[in-house]
Amino acid sequence: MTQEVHAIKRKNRLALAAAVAVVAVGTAVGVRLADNTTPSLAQSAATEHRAKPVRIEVFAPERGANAGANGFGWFVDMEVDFLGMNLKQAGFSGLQLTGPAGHNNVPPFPGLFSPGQDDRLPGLVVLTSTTIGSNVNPAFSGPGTNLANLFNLTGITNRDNKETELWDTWIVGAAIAGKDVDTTLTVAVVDDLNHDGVFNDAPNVVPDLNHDGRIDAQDLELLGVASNIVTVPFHINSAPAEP
Ligand SMILES: [Ca+2]
Ligand SMILES: [Ca+2]
Ligand SMILES: [Ca+2]
Repeated sequence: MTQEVHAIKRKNRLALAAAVAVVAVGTAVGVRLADNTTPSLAQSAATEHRAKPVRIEVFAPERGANAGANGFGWFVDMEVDFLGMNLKQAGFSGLQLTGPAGHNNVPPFPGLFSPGQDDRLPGLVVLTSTTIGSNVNPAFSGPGTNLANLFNLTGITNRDNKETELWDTWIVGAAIAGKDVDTTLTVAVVDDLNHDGVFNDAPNVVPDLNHDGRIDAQDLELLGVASNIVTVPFHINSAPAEP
């Protein structure tokens, strides 16, 4: 994706954030006007409308895209904004440029590469609804498999007193979510479950917490999330890349 498209997406995101802020302020004012004798109610309403501390924006795949070839070569590309946090609180443990085989955990930006919790962004959960199971590859556990540690490229795109912004990118190197299949990407940052002040609590495998036979955004809500939960339905292409 070009920088121009990123710039447009960023502009749209800022406009959306401004609109959300206006709605939130309007709601809080409305509550106070309706009942200024119960500040505790107004406070709780404001708390409900307070944004999550982490914002995720997924650039790729796009909704409805027909991505990849032979089931691989598709991208997951995103930015993760940790609002009011530094790198340590975000769980960030270092720049990452990694991949399979000889690319795994080597300089200049070493990072581990396998299914499960990412060593560089350990609060991140990335799922697809069609991820293969251990019957196909023993390293995978089906749709609950956290794919975050398969990301190739992790870097710092903004640091100021408002946020720490990280970009995270994966070119999918094998048909780990099937091919010629409709799937849904689900992404979130898990809450600080162990209360150590760091977003480092993503599981290797998300369990089916509501026992409905699927592992999706509802299970992440039950687990506890610090961010919005992004879901992107798309199709994984099976045609070969070669003509
Ligand atoms: Ca990693
Ligand atoms: Ca933690
Ligand atoms: Ca479930």
